Amino acid sequence: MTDRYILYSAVGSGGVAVEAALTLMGQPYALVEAPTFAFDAPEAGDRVLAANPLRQVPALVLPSGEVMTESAAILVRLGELHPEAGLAPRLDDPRRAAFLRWMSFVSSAIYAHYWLKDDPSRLVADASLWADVDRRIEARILECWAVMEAGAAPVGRYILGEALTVLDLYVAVVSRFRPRRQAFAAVAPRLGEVARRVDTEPRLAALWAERYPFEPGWDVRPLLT
Ligand SMILES: N[C@@H](CCC(=O)N[C@@H](CS)C(=O)NCC(=O)O)C(=O)O
Repeated sequence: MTDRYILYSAVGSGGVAVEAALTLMGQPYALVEAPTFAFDAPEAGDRVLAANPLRQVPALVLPSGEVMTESAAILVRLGELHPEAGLAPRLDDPRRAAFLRWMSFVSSAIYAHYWLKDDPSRLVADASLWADVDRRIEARILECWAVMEAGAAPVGRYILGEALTVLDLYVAVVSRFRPRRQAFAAVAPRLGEVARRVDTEPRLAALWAERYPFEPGWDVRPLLT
């Protein structure tokens, strides 16, 4: 038992969505920086192995000592554990089905692609094919965002209506991954507006600045090498 959460995360990673959720929930947490995708310095990323044998962030150690991996599950569970923050529809809320559907969709249809996108050599040995693999993954990611735009049909200030939820935090962070926000907003303009709203959430200004800064060109698709 501890008095706080322990979060394994990294600057510019999906773990920042969990950091944002804990911040809005007013929950203190100890941060273990584990940049799993810094291929030049593997030792730092190895820190997360203490909590996740897949060597991925985020991983959250609950005050009970139980470990949770999987960003969507972590965010949903935090919403359940801290209902007073109002960041997730409760079990009997009519928005609950859509909430679970799209949390899971972002995780499985979109976020999961980055295991290969970040390092195509994991499945494709021929280096001359990596740029093509990358392009095809990007096309699939954008196709999935377009499906979510049509299916989730955000109509209010946020995806599920007028209240910010962890789904908005999740989309705001994952849509920052390559091909980045401009390409995302081109296929999913209403989700793009929601993401911009989350970017400007005053309670998260310090967190974004420190953990996922809006540096020049941050939203532009990088050139393929
Ligand atoms: N299914 C996992 C995916 C997490 C994930 O891919 N995290 C990235 C950082 S954004 C990572 O640690 N990548 C290193 C790797 O996959 O080797 C989740 O949703 O939490």
